[in-house]
Amino acid sequence: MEAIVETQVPVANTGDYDASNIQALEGLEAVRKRPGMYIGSTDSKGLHHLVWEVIDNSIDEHLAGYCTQIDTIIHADNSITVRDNGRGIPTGMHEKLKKSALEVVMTVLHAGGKFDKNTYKVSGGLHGVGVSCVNALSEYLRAEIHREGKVFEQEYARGIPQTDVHVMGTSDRTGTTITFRPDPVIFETTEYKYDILANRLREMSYLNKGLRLTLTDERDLDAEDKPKYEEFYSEGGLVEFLKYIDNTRHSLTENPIYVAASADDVMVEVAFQYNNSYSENVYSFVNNINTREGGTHVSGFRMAVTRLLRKYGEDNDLFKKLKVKPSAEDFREGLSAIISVKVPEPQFKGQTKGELGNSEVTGIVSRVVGEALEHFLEENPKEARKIVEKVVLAATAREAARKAREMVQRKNVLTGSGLPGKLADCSSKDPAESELFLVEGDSAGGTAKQGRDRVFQAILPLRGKILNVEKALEHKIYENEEIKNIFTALGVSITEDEEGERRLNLEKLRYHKIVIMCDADVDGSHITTLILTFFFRYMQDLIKMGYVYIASPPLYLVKGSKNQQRYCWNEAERRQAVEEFARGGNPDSVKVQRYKGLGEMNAEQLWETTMDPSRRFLRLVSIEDAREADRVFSMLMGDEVPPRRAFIEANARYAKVDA
Ligand code: 0RA
Repeated sequence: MEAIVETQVPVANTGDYDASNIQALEGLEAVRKRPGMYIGSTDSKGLHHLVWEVIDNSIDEHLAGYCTQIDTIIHADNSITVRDNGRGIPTGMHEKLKKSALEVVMTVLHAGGKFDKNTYKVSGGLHGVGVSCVNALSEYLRAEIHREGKVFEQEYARGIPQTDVHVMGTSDRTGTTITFRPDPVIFETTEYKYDILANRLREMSYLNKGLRLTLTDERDLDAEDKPKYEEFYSEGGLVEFLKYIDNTRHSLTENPIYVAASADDVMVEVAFQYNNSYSENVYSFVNNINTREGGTHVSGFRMAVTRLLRKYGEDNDLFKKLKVKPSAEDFREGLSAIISVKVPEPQFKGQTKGELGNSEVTGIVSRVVGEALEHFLEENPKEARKIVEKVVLAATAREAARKAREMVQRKNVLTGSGLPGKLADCSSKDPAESELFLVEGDSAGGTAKQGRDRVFQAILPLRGKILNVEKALEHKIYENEEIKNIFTALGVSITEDEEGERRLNLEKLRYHKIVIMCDADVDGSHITTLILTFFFRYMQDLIKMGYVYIASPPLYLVKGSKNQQRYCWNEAERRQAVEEFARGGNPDSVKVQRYKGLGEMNAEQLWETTMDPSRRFLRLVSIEDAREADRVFSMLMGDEVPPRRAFIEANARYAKVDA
């Protein structure tokens, strides 16, 4: 890596140091002053955002039909190279600004898009701040362009050009290579995570079939000094993607149903199938960007599926055994889908801008999917019947669940307070200040009861492994003692609307903090996953409102010879404490106690370390955490053995370290 040249304001030597330079500088200065406004944050997420920004530009080049390969390299110093074989950023003179177009793209905010009329731009979409932001936030950046038989180059420091755009040699290819080193003054961390990059590149390869994406990690060398390397390439695109995410489930059809079509400048590509699980699994994308909150494209898809299957079932008299009409929800059980649309001017809404708003897209997707499904049902009567039977089963189960729920919920009303006998409630009746600890095991539950502040902390011990929510039919859930206790302790109930959609009734919610407290070992983390999966599936609103937390008990207690003691939550803290205590006294008398379970702490210790609001560490559960728990859980508990075994083997060494 080249040495960094000290930041300099370009000198006005040829008289063209004019308004455009000043504008560029002011723009980049604004990015450096308020990086969060441009890339969301300056933590690890923001750091990775820089890579997405650069790759998105290369993806645009692919969408325009000019780029077939994108290579990403993580260098030893955590600088990044992204190289594509597109047309290369233009290097000629920009007429208005009187400087190289390359320099304009790299130094003027939002300039990138002004050059070309590529309609399905990713950059400028949700991420969309332009590669000039990456430049502003990098202590060093180098752009290398292969174009018109030549190699051009320009270097920058914190967004400011350090050289002119100049020719370095000749070339027989075209493309853009950007190398940048994020500025440690700006970012809280500058360490790139291989898995985050790999997962996104894999996703990109499925969404853009035929595009080859590679990832090289020069920080991770094997015995022959060869860096870690992976290639992501999909010929099957969405169909392969769907098989990948559904690989632990049994599909009801031999192959996913697949359709690709476009109308009114909107390109629609969908792969979907029904499997033998009970949950819906829909991934949606707009211009390659994950729309986690769904939107009009997802609505259009669901409308088509419900409409066509309902009609097929009615026409063939397949609903005759049902006492109730199948609801929209019943058509969603066991439905997995990947929906990818390309929209010229996407409008994003919602809390995290992860929801497509363009209303015209609903009808287009609905029509495209409807035609494909109609055709499929006509051609495949056996599989069509299987799918509709699955819907009938879902409707039957929903009816049974409703009855079970009403029984349980009615009983609670009849028995007065209705609170579970195992609940040690708090004395406060104000939900905003009340906390409920869900504690693994009766013995730890007992310790927590002794250690808590009974004014605002309530304890509900959960015995053993609560019901396996994956395999159980919904009505079984409400008959399970532990789960009934969670519902009644929280004071929430589930009601159903005419569509069959379940709603969580939170009017009588009794706590605004729900803390999952399990042992810090492998079993404990499995139980946490299980409880999170339950919340994800049945009480998702509580997670979305930010009411669900995970307690973090310490992993070690280090004791020195002079009565010193310190709790430690990780290896680094432990090492630090051992070192400090050894320095101040007899090194041999430093003792490290490893806490495996909550039961190894007494009530006072549990309070000090894990429950006292002024000293504890609570982890807020995000909806992504919960979704991931659900995914891991389905894989571990699903009935397909091989992927589960592969997962456990692959993660065995992490499980040990994490414990
Ligand atoms: C502006 C115009 C053209 C291409 C690009 C930008 C471009 C930008 C990036 C960023 C990373 N890779 C890129 N590849 C291309 C069109 C150029 C033409 O018309 O020849």
